[in-house]
Formats: sequence, structure tokens, C-alpha cells
Amino acid sequence: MTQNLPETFATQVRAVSGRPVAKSTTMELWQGLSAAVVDQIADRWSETTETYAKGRQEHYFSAEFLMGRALLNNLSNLGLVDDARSALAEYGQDLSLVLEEEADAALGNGGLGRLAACFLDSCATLDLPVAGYGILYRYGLFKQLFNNGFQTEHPDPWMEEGYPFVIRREEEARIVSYADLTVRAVPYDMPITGYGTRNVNTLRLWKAEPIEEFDYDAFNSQRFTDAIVDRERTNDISRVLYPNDTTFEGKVLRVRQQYFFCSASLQAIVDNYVAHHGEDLRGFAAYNAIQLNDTHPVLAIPELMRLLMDVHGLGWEDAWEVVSKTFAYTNHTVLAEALETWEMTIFDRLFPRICEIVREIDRRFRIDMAERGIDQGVVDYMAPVSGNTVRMAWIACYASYSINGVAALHTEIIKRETLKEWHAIWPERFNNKTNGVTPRRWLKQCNPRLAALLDEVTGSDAWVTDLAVLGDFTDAATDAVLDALTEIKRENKVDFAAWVKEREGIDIDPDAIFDVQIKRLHEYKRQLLNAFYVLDLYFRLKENPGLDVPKRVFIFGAKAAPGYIRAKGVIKLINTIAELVNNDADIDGRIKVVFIHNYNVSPAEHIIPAADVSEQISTAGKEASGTSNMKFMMNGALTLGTLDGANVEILDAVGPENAYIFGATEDELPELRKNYDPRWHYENVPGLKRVLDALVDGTLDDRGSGWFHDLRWSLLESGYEPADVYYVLGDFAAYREAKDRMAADHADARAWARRTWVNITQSGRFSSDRTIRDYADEVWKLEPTPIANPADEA
Ligand code: H2P
Repeated sequence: MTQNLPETFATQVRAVSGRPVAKSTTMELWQGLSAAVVDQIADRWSETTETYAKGRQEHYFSAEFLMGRALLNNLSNLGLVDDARSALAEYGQDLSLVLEEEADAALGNGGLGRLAACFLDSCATLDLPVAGYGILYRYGLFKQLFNNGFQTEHPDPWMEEGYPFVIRREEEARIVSYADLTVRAVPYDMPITGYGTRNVNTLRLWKAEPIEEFDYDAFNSQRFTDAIVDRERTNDISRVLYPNDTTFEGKVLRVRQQYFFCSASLQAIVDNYVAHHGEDLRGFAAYNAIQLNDTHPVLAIPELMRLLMDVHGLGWEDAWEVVSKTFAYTNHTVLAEALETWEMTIFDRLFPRICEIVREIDRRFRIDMAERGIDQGVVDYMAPVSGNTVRMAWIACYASYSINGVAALHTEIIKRETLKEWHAIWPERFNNKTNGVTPRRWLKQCNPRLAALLDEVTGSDAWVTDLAVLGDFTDAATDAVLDALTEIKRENKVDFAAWVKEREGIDIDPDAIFDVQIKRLHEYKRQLLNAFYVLDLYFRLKENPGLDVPKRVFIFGAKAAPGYIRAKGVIKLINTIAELVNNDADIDGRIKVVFIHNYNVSPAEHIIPAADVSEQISTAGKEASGTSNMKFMMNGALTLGTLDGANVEILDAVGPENAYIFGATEDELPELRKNYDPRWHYENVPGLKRVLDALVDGTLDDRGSGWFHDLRWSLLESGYEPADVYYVLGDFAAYREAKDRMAADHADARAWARRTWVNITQSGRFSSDRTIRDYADEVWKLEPTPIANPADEA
């Protein structure tokens, strides 16, 4: 029988710190409390694992899991927040300060990794037998600092001080072999609690370790460096997420990582099958489905072929039959990086046998296509191998029984363009699964004030696991509710302003409109368009100080990939604009620009509840879905966006009067592009010339990097590709109009609150519970499998 949390807390803290609770550090309190939480769930976790092992399971393979912090999430799911608070209060300690000690598990880049994390939360909450599989990166996504406005990257050793939420499972280690290296893969399992359920699911993260700690002979003969070479090569595999792959060695490392977690995970899954269902692997797919989160885990396809044939004796046909009933593939973007390709030379060097299997898949694919009478040019285009290139997305499309996009528009685009050849042959494989986000983390935990109002208005907390119930209350907004909503937003903004002051040293006024764009930095997401608006507004105010515009705070958060110079240029530009605007006495605080450094999951939890405006301004057709758009909506920010990704479905849910949509649409763009002349816009759209010239005339200083010149050049004259591919200048006028209108509308507090209420109550379909139910029913064919509750038997 587990003891209650207040009892175990003190014991755990003492065990961690080796001293009385009163003398332990805040970090030690966090450690002890976290260990106490794991203690609470240990029995149920083990029971869940055993129960799932016997039946049909789904395995979610992903190079990224952007988990963020775990303690509050677990306390909240388990209904232990009050217990934890009082356990700490006994020692005069404050829970919120203890929670702040936790580092984010930033094992991901952006939406793709965070989606995986939301999915795990929903799977556990829905009692679905689903496990995640990835890599235990020693360093999360780099820590971002600014130096004179330039992004600098630093290591993020997120678990160096100890992390109770992963448990090393030594006995579950597997061996992963490469032609030049053999390593141990040791799983670290993370318990995934669901909200208000006894089931505890698992995220399994593999760590690479040397077979031998070091070469003893080399060490003894004083060749100290030689002694540790292999160890370091092995450690490199789980050292960082997305090592720089601009060099050949970098590419080799990435492929090594991908194979590493695919091979180790599959070995464990196959072993479990054998343990429960016997040696005949032909029945494997009846018990196992594997979702490939983008192309990073596609090596699992040839690796499962290898395991089935070389280790378990199946012939090619039987093995392929199993494989093609096991894998499902999610595409997350139509940009070039989605269609990952690798040089065959890399495969040759790392794993000749996988290489052979890939070639055989290719050979049989070509025969298959010839038999279907497919045109040779098309076959060459679709083939898994072309010369020295292996096309991971094509392998995924060929082997998977399901191929899905992540929003309705995106799925249409992949069917019509990106994957049209595949769709023509296998239309039945294609399906849409619009993304979702978990309302536990993104509403209940991060916005307790709003959560309390929803409890009150709806009369229960049923919305936490059934967000669609809010839809029944869209028309229930009395003036009192709307005023409460306005007050809640204001209080959230006051809290956020204090957080910004402390973290970034900038004063912002809670009565200003908080206009937010937080997401990975990429040209198609068009942070530049937003920056240009700010600069234009600044010039408008300089020119006409009497201009009647509401006070605004423009908030950004974004990391740029270390090798993506143009994205780094945009960061430097926004920081430079911030310096100009924030310090101009004429502006007098009417505009403030805040770039939150080191944007991550926990900053997002502070930012989103305080936002008034949600910037979703990607070039139409480029953002597959977006998920911050959903988080903002749930928290009562209004969308300012293009008809792109899931914005389209948000608009459908709330109606045009409750969102601000602007700009060229995906179907208009091809025609518009034909005659597109960005210079015309530069010359003719009022304000644009002034903004673009400010990049190069000394108004804004890029400190000799040349980056601002490059940004301007990419929009006006870019040499090797059409200028302004993302249509920044083309959409500028429409964007400015919509944003000005939106700002003016904010003055009518009641009307604004009514719109936010509609957004909140119509956000039900963007719960990841809905998404996961759809995957479970339509793709995974999976049933909820709740573990027994002893209370029911008593
Ligand atoms: C990507 C897409 C988003 C999508 C997300 C999850 C790759 O995320 O671009 O449109 O919502 O996957 O499917 P991101 O850009 O945030 O890294």
C-alpha cells in the first residue's frame, strides 16, 4: 500500500539531500518531491506495462519529444497538487518556487516534438496502450542567449543534477551494431500519467553506452586518449538533438542516431511479441502498430525486415507482409526538409545489411510498379533509391498502410502535390488527422484562473477530459462572465509583466495589447512580416506623434537553427528594432518589443495565458498545421492569421467575426506569383520602402554582419531563386490593415471578451484527446485498456 505524499515527501528529500528537510536546498526539495511522485505511481505503472504487453499496442517512434517540465503535470494528473502544497508548507516552503527549479526536458525543436508530448498525455488519459520511443539526449535543444542581439547557442545539460522522472532499465538493454561500432542501448523509461486515470504509460528514451567503459590495455600503456576514443564515439550518439549535418561526418552521426533508437526499440518490441505470442512472427502486426513521426524513424522499416528475416527466419514475402501492416507515417511539412534523403555511401559505411535490404525494397518496388503499368519516369521519381540517394519519405510511403497529414488543408496539399504520385496509386492509405494539444497542460495547469471560471460556468470539471463540452456554453456568456474573463486576462497579464521584468529586464504595461508570435524561426513562418509591421508602426508614430493608436507590446520567442543564417538575421533584426523602439523617448512606451530569450515549453506556459493576439501568419500553404494557434485559442487570444494549416479549421469553428484573417490564400498564390514583382510593392505600398530602407541606411545596425542587407536582398532581388519566395511584401498591406483593425477593436472590452469566449468554448476539437481518438479508431485500431482498480473489487 503506498503511503500518502506528505509522508513520503520528507523521506525522499532526506534520502536525496542527506540532511533534514529544513536544511535541504530548493533543488533537493524538487528532487525529493519528484521521487515521491514516482513512488506514488510505481505499482500502477508496472501493472499498466504488464497489461499492455499482452495485447495490441501502438508504438510512437519520434526523434523528438518536447516534454517540458514533469512535476506539476504529474501532480495535477494525479490530483496531488494540494497534497504537495501542504507537504511543503509544513516546512515553510512554497510549491511554485520548488516547481521553478525544474529544467525543461527540451528533447525537441518545436511543434513536431511538442505534438508527440501532447499525444502521450492524451494516450495515457484515454487508457490507450501506447508507448513513445526516442533518444535520451544528454543535451536538449541548445540554450539560446543574445549577445548584442545575436543568437548564441550553449549546451543545455537538462538532467545533469539528477532527474527522478526517468528510470534506467538496465535489464532491458539491447545491443545495436554498426559496421564500425557496437554499442549498448540502455532504456530510460519515463512514466506518463494520465488525468484522473490509474493507467501509467511509458516513454522509453534510449541512451547509447559503450560495451566497455574504456580500453583497459590502451589505458595501461598510457595511451589515455586512445583508450576513450570509442567511448566518446558511442556517447556522441545520444549527446545532442540534430547535430549539425552540413558535413558528411555530421550526416553519418544523424543516421547513426536514427538507426540507434529504431533498432533498440524494435528489438524490445519483437522480444515482447515472442514472449507473449510465440516464435511465429507472422502474427506480429496483429499486436503491434508503429507510428512514424515524420521521416526520422523510417530506418525502422528496413530494420524490422532485418530482424524478421535474419533473426526470426521469415522469408522476404512474409516479412514484407508484416512490415506493410505495421507502419503508419505522419507527414508534418511540405517543405523540402520533410523529404529527408541520405547518401547510400552513409548506409554502406554504417550498416551494409540495411543497405542490401533497402536496395531489395527498391528492386521489388520497381517490379511492382512495372506490373501496375506505371510510367518509367514516375517510377524513377518514386523509387526508394536513386543513384547514391536513399529517399526516406518514399520508403515510408511505400511500406506504410496509413499516410496522414496534420490538418485538413495540409492533407489536401500532400494528396494533390507533395505525395500525389502515391495518392494516385494508394488513395485509401491517405487520411487527415488534424493536430491537437492537451488541455491539461495548456489550459488547466497554465491558466488556473480561466480553469476555475470554466468549472464555475459549466458546473463541473468535465471539460478537462472532454473539451468539446465547452461548446454547449458558447451562448452562455453573460456580462458577468465576460467581465470575469476580462479580469482574468488582466491578472494573467500582470503576472506575465512581472515575469518579463524579472527574466528580460523590460517593463511592459498590462493594459497594452499583448501581441504574440512564438514558434521556431523560419522564413515561411514570417516573423519578418511581423517585424516590418512594428517598424512601420514606429515610423508612423514618429511621423505623427498624435496618432491615436492603442498601446502595444509585441512579444517574440523563437530559436533559429544554428546553421540557418537568414533566420538568425531575423532574430538580430527584431532585437535591433526592440532596442530602437523601447528606448525612443518620443515613443514613450506606446510600443514595446520583447524577445523572450531561450523560448521553450515553460516560457510558453507563462506567455500564452497572457496573450491577446495570436500571430499565425505563415505563407498560405506552408504551415502544415500549427499548434500554438490552438493553445492561444484555448486561452482566449484571438487569431491574426492567414488561411493556412489549422487556422482554416479554427476559423471554421469560431466564424469570421471571431478571428482576423488576411492575405493571399493557398489557391490564389500560384496565379499571384506569376506576375509577382516585390519591387512594385516596395515602391507603391505606403510605408514599405521606408521599412526596407531602414535595414540598410544606418537606421538599424547589424554590426557589420551584412545580415540586414541579405534580408532586404532576399526580398527584392535574390539571385538564384525568385525574390521574396514567402510573399512577405505581397501580404504586407493586408496584414497591416487587419492588425490595425484588430488593435482598434480591442478598445471595446465587452465585444473583445465575447470573441475570446467563443474561441475558448469552441476549442474542443483541438484537444489532442480528439486527435488521439481518431488515430486509435481509424489508424491504430486500438481499444482503451484500463487497468483494474482494486477499489472496484472491494
Ligand atoms: C511542424 C509543422 C507544424 C505542425 C507540427 C506538428 C514540423 O512543426 O511545421 O505546422 O503543427 O510539425 O505537426 P514546427 O514547424 O513547429 O517544428
